[in-house]
Amino acid sequence: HSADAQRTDLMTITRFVLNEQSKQPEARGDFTILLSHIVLGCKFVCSAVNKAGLAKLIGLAGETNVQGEEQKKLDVLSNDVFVKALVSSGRTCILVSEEDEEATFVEPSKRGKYIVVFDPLDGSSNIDCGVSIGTIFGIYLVKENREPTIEDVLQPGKNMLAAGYCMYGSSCTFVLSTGSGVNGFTLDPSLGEFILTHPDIKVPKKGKIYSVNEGNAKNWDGPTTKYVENCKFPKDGSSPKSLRYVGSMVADVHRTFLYGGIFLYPADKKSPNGKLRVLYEVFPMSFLMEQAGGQAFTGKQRALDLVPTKLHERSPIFLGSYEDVEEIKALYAADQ
Ligand code: AHM
Ligand code: MG
Repeated sequence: HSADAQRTDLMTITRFVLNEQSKQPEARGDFTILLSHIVLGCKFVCSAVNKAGLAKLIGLAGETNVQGEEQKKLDVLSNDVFVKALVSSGRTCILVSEEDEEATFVEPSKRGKYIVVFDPLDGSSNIDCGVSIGTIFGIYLVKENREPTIEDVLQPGKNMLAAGYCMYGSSCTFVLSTGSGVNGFTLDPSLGEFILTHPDIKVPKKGKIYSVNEGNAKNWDGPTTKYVENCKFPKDGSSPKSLRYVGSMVADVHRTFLYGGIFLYPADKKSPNGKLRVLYEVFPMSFLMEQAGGQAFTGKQRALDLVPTKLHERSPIFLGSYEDVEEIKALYAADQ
């Protein structure tokens, strides 16, 4: 009987979120509508990524993004799709995208109460070789009864209402937290629907994998150097950790959720704030990691306590299994 139930009782992402919302009497379905527009964007990107080679979408669009990196056609396309989907949802007031230098303020007639920060297509160096890439997003609520300003976006990550990512990998996986745990959904291409496949994701307390771009080791600080040295040559007689590094944050963090361990993009002498962007990379992933029972640390503080001062601010980040992050925290504390 249970096998039958699995086949006929499909827990789609919309149904899941409606269920969650029914527990809050004041919820009016606005969040469900917003989320369905984000999901539409992800389905579009998934389909575009899958046919990128065929459709000759790959290649440079001849533009550079705000960080001065070359923008690929797929990045541009994905950004356009997300911005249009989010504006047309009628539920957003401010959008911050990695691809746009300025925030988008939604015109009053289409305005809603949510702020969405997102990286429409992260892991751009992996596009041309078909390795996993992803979309990352975070959602804030605007303070009511006044004109939205940039200050509304520069909130600490702990104020986020929800966060998630979609990974375009061997399957298309959507991972979401609305502040009560983390759940994963997999796209059934024949239905065009995300179905709950990974209920209540919990990151293992300790892991056997570390994930970092070790090519930057020459420029690392003391605690990071020591931590990675310990991963390879443990002093307590335990076995060394394995190294896994895709170079797509979504893929590296997704693996960390499922298998445990630690993902780090530390500061180095050349990039004192690391590489990853606070609002739409560090915050959403840190929010999800805490919701899954792990930790996220900047080298100085809990990542979600950080208060960004500009839209595209960067921060070092160490996130993953609770005990693995404890170790790096101890090394930074000892370095003070
Ligand atoms: P991008 O926004 O240009 O795609 O850069 C972000 C990506 C992350 O997905 C990943 O964690 C990191 O850059 C990898 O950087 P590096 O190539 O320096 O290791
Ligand atoms: Mg990116």
